[in-house]
Order: sequence, then structure tokens, then C-alpha cells
Amino acid sequence: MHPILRQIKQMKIRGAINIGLAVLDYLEDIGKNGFDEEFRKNADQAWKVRPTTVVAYNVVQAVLQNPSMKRIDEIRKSLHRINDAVPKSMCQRLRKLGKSLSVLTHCHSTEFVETMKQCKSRGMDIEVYVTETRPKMQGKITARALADAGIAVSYMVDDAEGLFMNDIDVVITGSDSIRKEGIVNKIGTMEFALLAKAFKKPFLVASSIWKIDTRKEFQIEFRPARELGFSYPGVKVLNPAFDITPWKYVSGVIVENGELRRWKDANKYVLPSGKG
Ligand code: RUB
Repeated sequence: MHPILRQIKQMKIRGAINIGLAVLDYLEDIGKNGFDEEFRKNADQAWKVRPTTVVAYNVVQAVLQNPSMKRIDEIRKSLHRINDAVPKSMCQRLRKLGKSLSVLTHCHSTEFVETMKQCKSRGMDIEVYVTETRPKMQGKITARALADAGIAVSYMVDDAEGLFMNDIDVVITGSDSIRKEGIVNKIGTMEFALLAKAFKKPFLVASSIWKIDTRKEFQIEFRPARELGFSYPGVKVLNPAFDITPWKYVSGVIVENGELRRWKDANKYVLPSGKG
């Protein structure tokens, strides 16, 4: 396996946009041998390494439309712009909720962390609760990044979210894919959304038009059982990496130039890959 794809598989590179950027590095590397049939075949393998995360798929489709180094570079610039545009939109949305906000999040999303930094730089008073996110503990990445940015942050076990639901103003997560069935994100996200609904708190998602998923076939990635650190004869260990939050629990999905409240709203956007 190509070293970049191996790093994606082993989650040394992770998070939807980072995976998309790494896939572009991979395409650039294999493109050095030319953009022929072999390139097309190998390009199509890239998104299958972590199949749930649609950015990788959309990036591959966009490059395959017109494969060249220039095209790869254009797409790279477009992905980099997300981490500026989406946090800006998200901050404007959050400002409507108040100047001082207590936020609950799950896992690690670059878009979420950048949003919190933007809000702070605009003078908002932000406090974040983050869950550890078993079994890979990506909550630690979020907690460290926020603390390093001078944002008040508390770290807690995954099942503590219900206890703090009364104390927070809004739940925000990242997203891997926006689909007809709902929002695909780290396993556990659906519980956050359900609790938010029960406690009448908004559930917002930081996303991007690159995450709109129009693939008919879709699979939730199941990772190796060994990541859970438990085995016993007769016990089947399940390790799904993502879940799907139905649209009825979602208050808004923030993308570059707007907000989606239902799947139908995705029709307004032509995907950069040309599909959609
Ligand atoms: C990460 C995860 C993130 C999204 C969005 O899962 O679910 O919320 O990928 O990330 P994993 P970003 O750790 O399994 O990749 O905002 O960085 O695109």
C-alpha cells in the first residue's frame, strides 16, 4: 500500500478535510508517472481506504474529470479555503445565539476547532466541553488544541454529555458526510443530537459542500476489533467508526455559503466534483 494511504488507514492522518488533502498528495505522487489508465485505477483506490468519509471520494472524482497537476492544486486550494470560510459562517450563526456560549462537542474536527478560535478572536466568550471519544480518544486532540488557543475547555468521558446538557447552550460537531439519510459523523454523534433535542438545545454541524454525499451505495466503516482492547471466546466485538444522525434532530448544517436544514437544501449546491 502507498505510504500516504497506509497513514490514512492507520488514522495517523484523520478528520475528513485532512483525509481529502492527503488524498490529493497521493494523487500528485502517483500522477508523476502520468495521468493514464493506471492513474485512474490507482486514484479510485484512494477513497476506499476510509470509505465513509466522502471528501476523499469527491476529491478523486473532481481530479478524474480532468487529471493534471494544475487541477490537483486548484482542488487543494479549495479545500484549504473551507477551514476559513466555514468557521466564519459558523461564528456568524453562533453570534446570534449569544456573545457568551458554552459549547458541547465530540471527537476532533478541524472545522470545529477553527470555529472556536474564530469566535474567540471576534471577542466571544467561549467555553467548551469535549468528550474523550473512545476508542481512539480524538477528544484529546480537541482539548489540547483549544487549551493551546487559550479557550476554556473541559474533557470528560463519553457518557457524561447528558449530565452537562443543562449547562450548555449549543452542541456542535464536525461531519464526514451529508447524506439523504442524515449527517454522518463519529460514532456517538447521534446521541448528542438526540439529547440536544430533548433538552431543547440547538445541534449544529460544521460541514462543507465537499461533504455532500450523493453516492447511492454507502457503508459505515467498521474498524478492527483490537482497537477496543477486549476479546473473549464467544464475544463478537463491534467497532463502528461512524453513525448517522437523522435530519429531524439537526438544527443546521453550516457550509461555505449557507446553511442546510434538510437534505433538499443540498440541491442548491453544485458539488465541486460536478456531481450532486
Ligand atoms: C473524525 C470525525 C470528524 C470529521 C470532521 O473521525 O468524525 O468530526 O471527520 O473533521 P476520524 P474535519 O477521527 O475517525 O477520522 O472538520 O477535520 O473535516
